[in-house]
Order: sequence, then C-alpha cells, then structure tokens
Amino acid sequence: MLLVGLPLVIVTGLLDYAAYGPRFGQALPPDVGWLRLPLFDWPTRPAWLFRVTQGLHVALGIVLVPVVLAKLWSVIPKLFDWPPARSPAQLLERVTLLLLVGGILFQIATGVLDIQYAYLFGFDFYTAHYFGAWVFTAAFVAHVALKLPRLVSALRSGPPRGAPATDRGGPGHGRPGGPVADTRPEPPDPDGLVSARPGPATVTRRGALTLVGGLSLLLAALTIGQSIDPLRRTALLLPRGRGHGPGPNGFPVNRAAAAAGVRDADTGPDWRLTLTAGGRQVALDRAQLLGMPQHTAELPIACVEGWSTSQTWTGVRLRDLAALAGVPEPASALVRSLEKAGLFNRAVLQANQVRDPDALLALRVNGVDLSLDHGYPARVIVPALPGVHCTKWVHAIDFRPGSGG
Ligand SMILES: Nc1nc2c(c(=O)[nH]1)N[C@H]1C(S)=C(S)[C@@H](COP(=O)(O)O)O[C@H]1N2
Ligand SMILES: [Mo]
Repeated sequence: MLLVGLPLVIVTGLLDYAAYGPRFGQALPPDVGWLRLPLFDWPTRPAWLFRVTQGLHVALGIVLVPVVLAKLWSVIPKLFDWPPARSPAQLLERVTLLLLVGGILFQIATGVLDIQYAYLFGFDFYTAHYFGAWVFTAAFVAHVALKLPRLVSALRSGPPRGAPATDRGGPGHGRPGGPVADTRPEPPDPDGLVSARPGPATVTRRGALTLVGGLSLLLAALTIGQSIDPLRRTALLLPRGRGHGPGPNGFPVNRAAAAAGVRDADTGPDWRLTLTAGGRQVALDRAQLLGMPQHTAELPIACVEGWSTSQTWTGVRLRDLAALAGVPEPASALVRSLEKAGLFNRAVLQANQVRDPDALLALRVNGVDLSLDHGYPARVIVPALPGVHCTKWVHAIDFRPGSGG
C-alpha cells in the first residue's frame, strides 16, 4: 500500500506546487533554488484537474497515516538497533532510514496541522513542507532501491512460512487458548526484523491488519466529505471544508470579508473594476459589468488545503474584459483584490487561464449575487485554477500583452 500510495502523494503534491504557477513567483515557497520543477503551463482542462490532484494529495496523506504508523511499529526493534552501524554500507542505509522516518513523520505532522489551520510551528509551512518533501522523496527512493530484492522475494514467497494455520482461517480455531495464543512469530529473516526474543502475541496478524485497515477506512469516511458536496457535514476531520449554512451561497469560505479587512463601504456603489493594459485604462461599475454578455459555468473551487466544491457561477468572460482593455490575447493577467494585506490578495493568471471560454470574473453564484464572503462585487473563477488564485473582491486587472505585441 505504501509503495503505491506514497508515490501518488508525492506526485500529486508536486503537481499542486506546479499548479500555483511557479514561473510567476507565486508558488510557495517562491524561490526553491536548484530544486526547481520543470515549468509548464497548468492546463484549464479537465476543469476538475486541480480538484483531483489536491484532493488525492490530502485525502491519501490522511488515509495512509495508520499504515505508516503500523509499518514503523513493525520495524521498531530495527530503528533502535545497537551498535548503530556495523559497516559503512549499513551506516549509509541507516542514514536514509533516519531521513525516511523523520521525513514522513515531519510531512504528516506539518500537513495535518496545515489543513487544520493550526500553525503551531514557528516556521513557514509551505517552505518546510516543500523541502521536507524532497528529503522524504530522496530517502524513499533510496529505501525502495535498497529493499527491492527483499521485497520481490517476500512477495513471491506468499504468506509467511511457519505462520500458524489459525492465521489463515484454517483448522485450529477452537483450540484452547484461541487464535491469539496460537499466533507464532515468524521464523528468523535475513534482515533480522523478527525479534530474537519475541514476547507472547497480543493480537493475531489478521487482527492487526483489520485494525490498521479499519482505521484507514474510518479516516477515509471522515475525510471524503471535504470533496463531495452532499457528504460535506461528515468531513469531521476538516472543519474548514464543511458547509457554511443554507442558501445558494452556502458553501465553504476560505477567508471571510471581515478577516480580510474588506468593508462594506469598499464594495458599495463607489466600487469600480479597473482594467489596465499598457497605457490604457478602463473603469467599470457593477451595473456596466452586468450589462456585458453574461456566461454561466459550473466550476469547482478547490483549496489546496483539502476541500473542494462545485458551484454554478455567472459573470463576464475574462477574455471579453481583456478585449475591452485592448489586449484580446494577453500573455498573462495580474488580478488584484480590495484586500490590502494577505498572501492571496493578488494572483497572476496564465494566457490559457484568461482565454478559456469558462474563465470568468464571476458576479453571481447559483442564480444570486455573490455574498460578501464569497467575493462580492466580483471574483475570479477559472477551470482547474487552484482556489487560492480565484481572487475575491477583485478591483483591478492588468492584462499583459504577449511578446508578439
Ligand atoms: N482576496 C482574497 N481572495 C481569495 C482568498 C483570500 O484570502 N483573499 N483565498 C483564496 C482561497 S485560498 C480559496 S480556497 C478561495 C475560496 O473561495 P471561497 O471562500 O469563496 O470559497 O478563495 C481564494 N480567494
Ligand atoms: Mo485555499
């Protein structure tokens, strides 16, 4: 499970980073030195792409926690082996184990705290989680490479030899003492993982596997609602991903207007959307925007911190606004919010994210005006765009022409 699951967590995590648009310096951390990922334009199709990558990363990361802990528990005697190394090769292996075990525990701890918005640590989450991921990934690759021969032979040899019949549900049930007393340690193995002086069994192998699998299923059941609208209230592990009351605007809010310091006065009749392109400048009020051709699309908001939801948005196409500003085919666009401080008060969109026919400056959602908390008077919503770049309370968009002019 870990051999399949952890690479999925790693790859989806790196994709989440790529989706932030590192070449605009807006991925977090912005500067990663020589650990830069290959740069590519994050696609806008399929529209649910980011919903799936971030959802898998967070959900799988949570569901694998019991498996990781069980795995560590099963090798505990080896973790504290003494003397620590008998040969240079073994020393090297143990260093990779230290990075592997330390790495996974660090990634789990920082990830789980982040999705709870519990920043108890004194460092930047994004930086720590990004570099921690590389430490863990390097150690994971080394560990799999070192253990591959053992892994293949163990998988080939079938169930552990010498395991009592009770463990496989055979005859032996009903013997005095029951299946736990009948559970025997495995015979000594070449890696010395089996204890030399094992204590009596406290649980059968089947019981241990059921416990781990059951815990994983329980975590899955308490997590899945963060991404599935009708199950939202079951997402007990992700308080921020749960619904926010009834009504057409009753879906999760990442940052409420009050928290962002956006006041009613800023969003009232004096609000204007300012479009700029080169020297040109166009200002529009909300009535003028509502007078332009309106487009409706069902699109997800997917927050990298775990939750996602799909809603029906109505507004003006970004490409129509770009044309109005005089740059029908912009190379990028800088969107700015009324929000003054905060990491997410601005976002740069790629060319494809402006030109997509469903890329909107939304004015309404589910048939009614946006609520203030969801970005009234206007917000960005673009297919497959990370939630963090769906800027709320937009007040200015600067369209940058391509190199071609
Ligand atoms: N101005 C501004 N826009 C913002 C944010 C913010 O903090 N400030 N948060 C972003 C994040 S991280 C997410 S996931 C989405 C959530 O949108 P919602 O609150 O309407 O659900 O808004 C995005 N837009
Ligand atoms: Mo988010």
